[in-house]
Amino acid sequence: MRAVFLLIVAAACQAAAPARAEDGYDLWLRYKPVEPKLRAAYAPLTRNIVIAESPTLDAARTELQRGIGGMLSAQLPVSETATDGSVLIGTPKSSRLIADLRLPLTGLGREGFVIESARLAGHDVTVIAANDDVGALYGTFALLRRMQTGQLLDHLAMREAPASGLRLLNHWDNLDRTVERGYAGFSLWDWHKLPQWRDPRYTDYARANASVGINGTVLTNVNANAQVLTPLYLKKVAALADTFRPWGIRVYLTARFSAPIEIGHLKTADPLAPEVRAWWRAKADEIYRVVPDFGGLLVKANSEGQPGPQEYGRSHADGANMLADAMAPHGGTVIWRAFVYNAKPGEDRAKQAYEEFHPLDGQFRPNVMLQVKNGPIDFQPREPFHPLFGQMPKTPVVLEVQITKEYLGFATHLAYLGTMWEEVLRADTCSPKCGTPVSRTIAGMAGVSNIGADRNWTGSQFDQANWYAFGRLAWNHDIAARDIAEEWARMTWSNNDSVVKPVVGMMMQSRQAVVNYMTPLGLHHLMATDHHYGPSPWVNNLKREDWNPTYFHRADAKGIGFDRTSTGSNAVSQYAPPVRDCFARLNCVSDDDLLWFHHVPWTYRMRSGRTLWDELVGRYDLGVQQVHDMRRTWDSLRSRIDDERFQQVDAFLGIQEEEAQWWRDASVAYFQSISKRPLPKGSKTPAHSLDYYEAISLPYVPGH
Ligand code: BDP
Repeated sequence: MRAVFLLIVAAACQAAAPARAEDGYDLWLRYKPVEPKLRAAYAPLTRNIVIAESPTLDAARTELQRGIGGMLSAQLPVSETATDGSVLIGTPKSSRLIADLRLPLTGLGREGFVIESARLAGHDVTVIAANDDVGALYGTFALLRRMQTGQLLDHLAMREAPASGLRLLNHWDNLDRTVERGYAGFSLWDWHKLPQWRDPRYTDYARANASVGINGTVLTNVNANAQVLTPLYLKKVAALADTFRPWGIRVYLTARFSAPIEIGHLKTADPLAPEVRAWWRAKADEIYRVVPDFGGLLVKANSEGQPGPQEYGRSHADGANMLADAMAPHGGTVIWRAFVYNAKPGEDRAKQAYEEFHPLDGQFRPNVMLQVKNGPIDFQPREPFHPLFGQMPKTPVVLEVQITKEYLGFATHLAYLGTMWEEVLRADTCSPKCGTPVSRTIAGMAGVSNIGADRNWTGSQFDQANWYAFGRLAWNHDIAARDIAEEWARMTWSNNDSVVKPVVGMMMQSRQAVVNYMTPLGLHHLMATDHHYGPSPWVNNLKREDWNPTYFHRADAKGIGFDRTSTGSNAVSQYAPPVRDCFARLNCVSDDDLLWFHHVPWTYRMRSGRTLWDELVGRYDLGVQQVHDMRRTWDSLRSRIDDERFQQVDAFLGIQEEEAQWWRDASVAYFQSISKRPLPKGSKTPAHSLDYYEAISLPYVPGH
């Protein structure tokens, strides 16, 4: 009797107790108990796991045990032999049983995998097999993802391999733990306490990356500090590399081109000087002694004040090849960035990378890769694709995107970037022929990380989706942004459609909302000086012409936009002819890119039938409205989301709504001072006068 009573009390307490507070630390790897229907379907998987031992297979095993433990409250013991319901994980080399199954592993490379429901000596089993342990690890995460998203596991026949071999995070982390353009607190890397103290978070970081197939991480800022190449720091780097290795992640560093002078005490960093070449060779040897699987060096040279080969009258190819020669004996890569704009005044900044690098195609060593930003300016809310894609056929090109939202409202604005990256990956380069999307021209993807020491990792709950989407798109360039959003929402918030649908709806329109309230119709680079927080379309007094928003929007009494056709800078000529011709023609270019390529009269008739001026203001209004709608949608989910995470998103949407209004009002006030046109019917006069917005000055802004 007493026992029954206690049981009832316990059950009642459980029902009343709020769910364990979640703060976002678990990311999409929450492994919450599944609903009863799925419990039954997944039950056969809870028997045992047959797996050999190796650091990477141990990682796969612990992850599967953690996942099954969380979702099905089962232990999943390790067994030597297969029984009904066993999960077999491994390679033909590590497992006789897997070898005997003769699974179709050819063509999958090291990282691909198959997952199959199989019969083995009369038993029904599930097999995750690959050519290499790391493929088996990726397969394990794929199986867990299926379970987390509530899919059935009968008759499994999955076969996957990554679209490209390089799936790289770029941390812009400094050695003092500040993060350039970081909005999630300080750097994860606690350099001061490394190598002795290895924060357990490093492992969780590696798990999260492995779960989406990210296989490399550049630990340091592209605005580099040579100190990281000194013996003291290399030991610390080695400790991180050791922690990440089982999870299939290689470590990379940024190389400061002048390091031979700064830490090597040479008089020059000239890439053709024998002593410089010898110094880098010795440095590469030293790095590989402590990190035998070191990935390579990422270099920003002759850009925004960074040193580079041009200081010695040498080309980017001379610089990259010198480093490549030092790395080659160890199998290391040099990733050279194409983000350069050191050219002469009067030149269109959008043209500079192409002008410098296109002539160098074919001149790089085989172990050099060229890392090109998605668009020709700089991570704007929307840019047309970079003209170098498809036009460097002899050079492996890496697509660089920015996961951290430097130009999209920082961490507090909800902007799902899957749609932006899908747009660039699918853009048709027409090189060498039409039907060649950017995704088919690249050898890898790099994402500027949004990760920091904040409990939720990325500064906001929804920014986790961008880390997730980057990994998924780097693995498979063809998955739809919507499908990725749905996977993420199911794993991160709830598997219930009443949550998934509205959340995915918010995500799918969120980036366009930012475009609308910040820089609609192809406008770009109108953000405040240096820190890029808030609107400053009026700024026209900066040292370099191409740092000024007025340089980019070119609004005057007659119209607005940057003429990049043959009557202007002719940047369109850098694209393959069919692309060029479309961008150049008003009746072909999309509204989204209109003012990127054309200077258009305020009275120009848009496809909507409205004048350009009315359309512009309409877009600003729409952006604010879209944020308002997201806020309402989120509010409707209050009872379905755990409190702490709900509140944070709710508060951030409030910030976003205020700031969207600020962007809209300031921009409309400013452009109206130039167009001198009345606001379209129904559009409200900005809350303050233009002077008010122009006077806003914010000296303390994160990430800068
Ligand atoms: C710009 C950032 C700057 C970076 C630069 C880069 O404002 O902090 O150093 O890109 O990519 O967007 O090198």
